[in-house]
Amino acid sequence: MVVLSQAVLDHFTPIKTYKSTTNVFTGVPTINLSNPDAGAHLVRACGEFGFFKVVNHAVPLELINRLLAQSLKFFHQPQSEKNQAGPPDPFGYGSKRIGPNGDVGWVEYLILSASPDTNAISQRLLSFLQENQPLFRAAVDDYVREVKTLAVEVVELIEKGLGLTMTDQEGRNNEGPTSRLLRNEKSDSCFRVNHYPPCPDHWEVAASGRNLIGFGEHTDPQIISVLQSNNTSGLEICLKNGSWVTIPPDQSSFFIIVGDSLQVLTNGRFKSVKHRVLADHTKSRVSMIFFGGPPLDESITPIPSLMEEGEESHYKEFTWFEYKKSAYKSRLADYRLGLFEKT
Ligand code: GA4
Repeated sequence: MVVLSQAVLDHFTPIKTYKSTTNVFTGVPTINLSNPDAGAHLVRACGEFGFFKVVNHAVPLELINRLLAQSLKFFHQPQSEKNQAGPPDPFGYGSKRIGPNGDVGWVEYLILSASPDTNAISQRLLSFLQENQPLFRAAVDDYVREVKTLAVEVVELIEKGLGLTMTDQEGRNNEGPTSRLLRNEKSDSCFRVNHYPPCPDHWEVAASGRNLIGFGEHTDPQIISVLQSNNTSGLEICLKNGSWVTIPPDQSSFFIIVGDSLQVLTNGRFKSVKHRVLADHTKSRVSMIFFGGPPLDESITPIPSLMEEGEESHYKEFTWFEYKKSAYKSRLADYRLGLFEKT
C-alpha cells in the first residue's frame, strides 16, 4: 500500500470553484446602535436577512487594525511554525481542511476558545501563542473582550425590540433570556481568524472568471456571530429568494450573522443566514469572527413569551451540547437543524 504524506495529500486536495456573483448587495441593513429605535430595526433585519451591520459601536478602530496586523504576521510565518499551533481539533491552526468531515477551502485559520472556562487543548494553544506570538495573543485577548461585549449589547437590543426586557424602577433592564446565555461564564463561545490567500494565478480558475471557494456555504450553529474583515471582498450571503449576493467589505462596521440557535430560540421568526467566502484573485482576505454560543448544558428551545397563543415549537427539545455534537458530525453545507425539526 502506498502511503501519501500529508504534504502530498494537501497538494491534491480538490477545492471547488465558483463563478463569483457580480451581484453586489447594497441593501445590507445598517443599524446605528445609538439610535433609540435600534431594537426594532435589529428585529426587522434579523427576520428579513439574518444578517446586518452595526455602526456606532464602541470597539476602538486601533484594536481592529492591531489584530488584523498581528494576524497577518502570524499567517506569514513559515508553514512549519504555524503547524505547531495545530491541528484544529477543535482549537488550533488549520489549513485547507475545515471541520472533521472532508470539507476543504482555500483558507488557513486559527480557532480559539472564547470562554473563560477553557479546556486543556485550548490552554495549550493559548500558552503556545503566549510564548511564540505574545503580541498576537494580547491583541486576541483585548479584541475578544470587546466583541463579546458588543455581541451582548446587540442581543440585548434585539431583546428590547422583541419586548423581552422590562425596565425596573431604577431604570435598569432585567436580564433577557438570550443575552443571559452569552453573559454566562460557561457560555460556549469561540473565536476564529481566517486568512484567504489570493487564488494562485496558474490555476485554470483565473482564466475562467471563477474563484476558488475559500469557505463553503454554511450557517453558523451558535446564537450570533460578530464578523470583521480587512478591506478585501469575498463574503457572500444567500437571500430568502435563494440568490447569492456579495457583501462589500466595511472595516469600520461589524457584520452580525444570525445563527441556528437564535433561529430556534425565536421559533423560526429569525432565520440563520447561509453564507460563504470566495477567495480573491489578487488580494488576501483576513476575517475575525466571534461565535457567541450558549453553555453546553443549556436547552435550546423557543422563548415562551415569544410564542403566540397555541403556537407550538417547530423543534424537538435539545441542549447546545447535543446540537454541537451533531454539527461536528455534519458536512459544512448540511442543513443541520433538519435533524431537530418536528416532523
Ligand atoms: C461553522 C461556524 C464556525 O466557523 C465553526 C465551524 C466548525 C469548524 O470549522 O470546525 C464546523 C462548522 C462551523 C459547522 C459544521 C462542522 C463544524 C466545521 C464543520 C464541518 C467553528 C463552528 O462552530 O461550526
